[in-house]
Amino acid sequence: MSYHKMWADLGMNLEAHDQLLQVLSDGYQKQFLTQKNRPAGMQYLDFVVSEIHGLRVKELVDAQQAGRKVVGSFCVFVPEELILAVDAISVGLCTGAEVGFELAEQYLPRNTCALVKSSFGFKLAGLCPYMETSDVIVGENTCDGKKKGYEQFKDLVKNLYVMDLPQMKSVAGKELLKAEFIRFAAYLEKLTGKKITAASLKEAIRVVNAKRSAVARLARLRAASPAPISGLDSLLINQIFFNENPERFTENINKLCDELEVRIEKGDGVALKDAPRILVSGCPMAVPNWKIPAIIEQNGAVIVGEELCTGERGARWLTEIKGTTVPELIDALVERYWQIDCAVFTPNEDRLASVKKMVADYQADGVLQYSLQFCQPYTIESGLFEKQLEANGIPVLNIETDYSMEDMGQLATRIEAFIERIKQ
Ligand code: BJ8
Repeated sequence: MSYHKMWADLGMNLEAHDQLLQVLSDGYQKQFLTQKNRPAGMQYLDFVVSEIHGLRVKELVDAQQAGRKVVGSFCVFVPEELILAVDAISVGLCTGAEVGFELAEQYLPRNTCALVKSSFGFKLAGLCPYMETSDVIVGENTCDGKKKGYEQFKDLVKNLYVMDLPQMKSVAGKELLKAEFIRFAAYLEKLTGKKITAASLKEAIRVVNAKRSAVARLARLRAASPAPISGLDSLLINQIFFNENPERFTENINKLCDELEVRIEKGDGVALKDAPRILVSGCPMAVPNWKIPAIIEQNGAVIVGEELCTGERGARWLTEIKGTTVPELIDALVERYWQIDCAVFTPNEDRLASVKKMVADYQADGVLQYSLQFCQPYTIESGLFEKQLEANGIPVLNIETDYSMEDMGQLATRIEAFIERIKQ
């Protein structure tokens, strides 16, 4: 099916978009479809990826025509539950490829992290159908790159809403988060003309909890040896988490987990039983940023967990459904989101504890800390964490990179050496 008319109606750059899809499809074939012994349940993800700018976007457009709104966002602090509670649709926005960087650099300094540059690049080059579909794009005051970037991004998009966020886990910080959730809820009600009720918010919490429980179940199954699923496929699942219809996603990931349970019982896996097990930790990896996991797994190791926002940091906690009123349920949401241990917080000791716990839970042999160049929060924490993890006998490799493919050879050499170190 051709979606060119839909993309043209969205104002996208058709020629450049066709080229992007071709590159994506080639990369996917090479990195994903060549993996050995993939679970059959990954066919669902293959289909979702093949239609990521097609069928899913059409669903959004159809929903808009039926009167629903689409809300795009960049950060796991944006509460999907409030979006669903006004019958709107939540989508993660494209930030994982080196596209439109020259255009982005007309607005941003060269030494801006690739994730921020990519958000500008996708918009300026007209390549992200999710951005073009969004009735509102929600930014958040997290790192300086994003915060200052939004001051210009607002002039590039039709409707930008910026959510303020605390930087310290203090009493005042929590009050700010709560006030911002209340302000966002009121904004969404105005945008959609629909009232958030205790029933609609409860149902939204149930839907999002179910989605998070499905990826948590998947995470637990990866503790098995041999690993029943690759890190590359697991990362993809955690990325698709942000764009797919939540109920369909939950159903299919639970089916996949059923299959993995059978595999584990049979001792079947995607890697050798003695393959080095690696935990990846750091900056989010948005679609189609698969560079580091691909190198790790092509070199005989297996990734057993992602301490990333496109991974456990994004999905770890559930919201306890307590209370019978909207304010009580918003309090419950605040409790859940308050636990996110993003590196923009200071101090951020909980995150190191999370990394150590994941190493133990998934029996990881080493941690690869992944930072995007010019990302100060994660790069600085990686130096801090390295000392403490190594002191605990956990081997660490710190990688700083961007979205280009130029350093692939150098990265492969360093990762290979790290895998050798782990094996000894
Ligand atoms: S909760 S990690 S999604 S802010 S890589 S843009 S931090 S300079 S993305 Fe994030 Fe929310 Fe935190 Fe998660 Fe800045 Fe670093 Fe770039 Fe980053």
